[in-house]
Amino acid sequence: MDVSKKLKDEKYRTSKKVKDLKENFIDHLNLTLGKDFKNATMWDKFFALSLVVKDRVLERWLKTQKKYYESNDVKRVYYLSIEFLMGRLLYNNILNLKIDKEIKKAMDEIGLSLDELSEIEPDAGLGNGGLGRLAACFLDSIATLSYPGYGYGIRYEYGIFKQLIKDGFQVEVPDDWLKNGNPWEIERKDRAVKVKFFGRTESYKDKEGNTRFRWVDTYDVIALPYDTPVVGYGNDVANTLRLWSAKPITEFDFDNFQKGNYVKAVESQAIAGAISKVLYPNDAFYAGRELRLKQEYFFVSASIQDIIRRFKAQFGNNFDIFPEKNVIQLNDTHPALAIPELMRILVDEEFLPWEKAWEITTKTFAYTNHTVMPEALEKWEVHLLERLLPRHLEIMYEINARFLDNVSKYYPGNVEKIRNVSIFEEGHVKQARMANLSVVGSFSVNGVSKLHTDILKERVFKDFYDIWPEKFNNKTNGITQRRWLLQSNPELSRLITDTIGDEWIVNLDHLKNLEKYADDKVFLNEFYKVKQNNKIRLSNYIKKELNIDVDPDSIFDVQVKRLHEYKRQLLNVMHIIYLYQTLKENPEQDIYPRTFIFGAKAAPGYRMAKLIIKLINSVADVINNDKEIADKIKVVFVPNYNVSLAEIIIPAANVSEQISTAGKEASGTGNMKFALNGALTIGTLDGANIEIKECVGDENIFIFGLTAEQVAKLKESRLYNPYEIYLRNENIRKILDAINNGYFNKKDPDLFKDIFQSLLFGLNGAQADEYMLLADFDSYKTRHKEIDFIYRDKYRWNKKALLNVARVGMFSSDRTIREYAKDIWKVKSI
Ligand code: B1H
Ligand code: IMP
Repeated sequence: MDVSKKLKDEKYRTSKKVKDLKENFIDHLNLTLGKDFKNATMWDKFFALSLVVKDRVLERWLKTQKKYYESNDVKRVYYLSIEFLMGRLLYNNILNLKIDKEIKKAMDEIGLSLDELSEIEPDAGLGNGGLGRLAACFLDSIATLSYPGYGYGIRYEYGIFKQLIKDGFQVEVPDDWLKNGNPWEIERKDRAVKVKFFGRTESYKDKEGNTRFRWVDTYDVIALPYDTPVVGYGNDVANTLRLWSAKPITEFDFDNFQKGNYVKAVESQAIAGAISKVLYPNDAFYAGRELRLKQEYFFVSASIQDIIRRFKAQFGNNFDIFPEKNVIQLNDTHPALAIPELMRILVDEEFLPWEKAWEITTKTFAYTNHTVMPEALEKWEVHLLERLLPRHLEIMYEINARFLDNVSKYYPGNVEKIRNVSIFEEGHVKQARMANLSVVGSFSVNGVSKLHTDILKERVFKDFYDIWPEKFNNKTNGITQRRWLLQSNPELSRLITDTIGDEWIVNLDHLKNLEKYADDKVFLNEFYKVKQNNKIRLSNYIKKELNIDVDPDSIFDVQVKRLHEYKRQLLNVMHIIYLYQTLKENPEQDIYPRTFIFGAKAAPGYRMAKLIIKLINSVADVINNDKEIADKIKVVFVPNYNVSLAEIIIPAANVSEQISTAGKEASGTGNMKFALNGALTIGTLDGANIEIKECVGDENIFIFGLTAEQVAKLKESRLYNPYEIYLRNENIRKILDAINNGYFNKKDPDLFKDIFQSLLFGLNGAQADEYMLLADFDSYKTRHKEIDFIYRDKYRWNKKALLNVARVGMFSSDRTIREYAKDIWKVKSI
């Protein structure tokens, strides 16, 4: 019997009975994939199981979307992001559908392991780090809280590169994640749209004699959407993540295919396809490439067209109510061209007066800033905009002229203010500042932690804050406990649920109820055992993949995040070298055994970051092979850190390293995942660390180093002198000398000289020790010594760890999303 006929039977399609799940699975294997069980590969079985789950998802998805269309008072929220770091979806969807027990049983009875099948799935790695993963957590919370939400982004053919380590160096391999197909996506040819580039603008007179503008002689590509359903936890909601893929127009529009220009036409196919080919692998760094600008405009234009199409289907041309029905959140400035794009459509294509269009636009957009690092702020050369998006540049000039006119009325003669808030930066090459465009075009501007928002108000956007204080607000980041506890830490989840019930899955504040057990030795023992088992799980992975033996009884001290100088992996390495040197001097020294674990990708063009990866591996080599001390410290660099590895590493951590230079890390979200899984943080007063400290209590976190204010003052004073510290501080001198003289790389002793130079004298015009590692080293070392001491007292340590779990409920992305919904979006649960 044809499976599609059976699928018409709702009972079969939605059934949670083990018997039906088994039948559905075999049917998909045989009839959808054309494989019999004996010949089927693990990939086939993974795919078939995903289709079983998808049947149950699509049921809800159709109902949810219908509901949105049929209710005239829904307001939709659109989350525009150039990155969505989703990770694997099979197990996540199974959990959110609450059919994990049944699926497990069905697979058991067929002789398959759900865990093994889940691990077949490639990560959807369409993001770099925190910003992309935040977008993924937000989608989970939006669906779980039943908000009518959509994610819009790019369906990159290649996600974040796979990292290999060869001879200690990072090597990048393309991430061909779609090569065997993707069971979750649904191609939507009916929703394809055209996106224009290049060309020129011309004016003309309409029938009433008004002057109008149009954008002509353009080079067009097709944006083809692929939908991935986003399943809410334990409710009936399935929202949509719509990712756009670029296709040449000729595939769609054969009539216009220029037969006489065959070569050019084929060539243009390659140009179109390039747009959605690959994710730019930079984290918090702006490179200014033309292809990147094309990517940004491509997905923004397609998304805005789609949003308008959906609005018109429901409300016709009544654009007055557009902001009542839609809100568009810009995830950083990467989608900022949405602002002139909406203006262009409203003015040039819907013929609204400029003032009306501007009112609609500025009531629709909200902007989230994610970084204050100057090298991450997007500025596009006006020349490039003029060529690629001539009409948008004109619109941006008009927006700027009207805005600056207003500013001069309130601040007459204040040229500095005007210069600072202008969308355009004059100079050698004229540039458009996308952050300024975003602030001017949005009704809300938010930072991602209290400290970060304060810095935005006081420094980065000070002049805007003077003009529009009411626009600025804070939304401290969060993480979804469904993935970062329920899915990744099943043993701790079970212990928690057995102790206080399962309400925490949708209301993380319930973890507070665990505080009662902070002095309960029986409970703390169970809690400790769970951590031990997670450490054994990670040790087995490290043994299998890297053939390194690590001791699960040692302290697991973990720093996993993108490699960036401001995140200061190098400070961590300096401390490891310090410990090693003290052990070499005195092998009898009583150090509690510790395993230092790193995971970090470096942007392929970031020289210093790649050198630090090599240093970590070189230090690991020397220490791990030194018989004299090997049992006391081990160093492990886990290659290819990604979402799926994070799910194994984070639950196994005792110590969480969150050691950025204060004022640099906008929020951090890894910090929250570790605390939720019972690791103690050693960290600076930066980003959300400050709020974590407020929640868990000073005695349950190890804070060190300069505050953001002290960093700023010291920088300003120009009194910071790392070379003087080097001369004065013997520990630091020995560490840096060992790095400099080739101790860790005897084959090529000069290899790490640039690290030494950069810390003491500055490299390529940068300041010496730009990120102030030497200033913070002593206090960092002192806190580590305390960790060594306290860990020896098992109950004392585990009490602190438990209190971390119990007190970090506010870092659920459910809380964050509720705040966005209430304060910014004004959307209601359906
Ligand atoms: C963050 C980025 C980022 N901030 C540019 N900025 C990119 C900027 O490809 N690019 O051009 C990519 C990423 N990412 C991170 O956002 C912050 O550093 C974290 O502190 C923060 O937790 C995270 C989410 O808000
Ligand atoms: P979109 O939101 O228009 O992209 O459509 C997504 C899904 O919503 C469609 O596949 C339909 O299931 C549903 N849908 C689209 N238009 C309508 C409508 O007019 N009424 C009810 N449901 C609709």
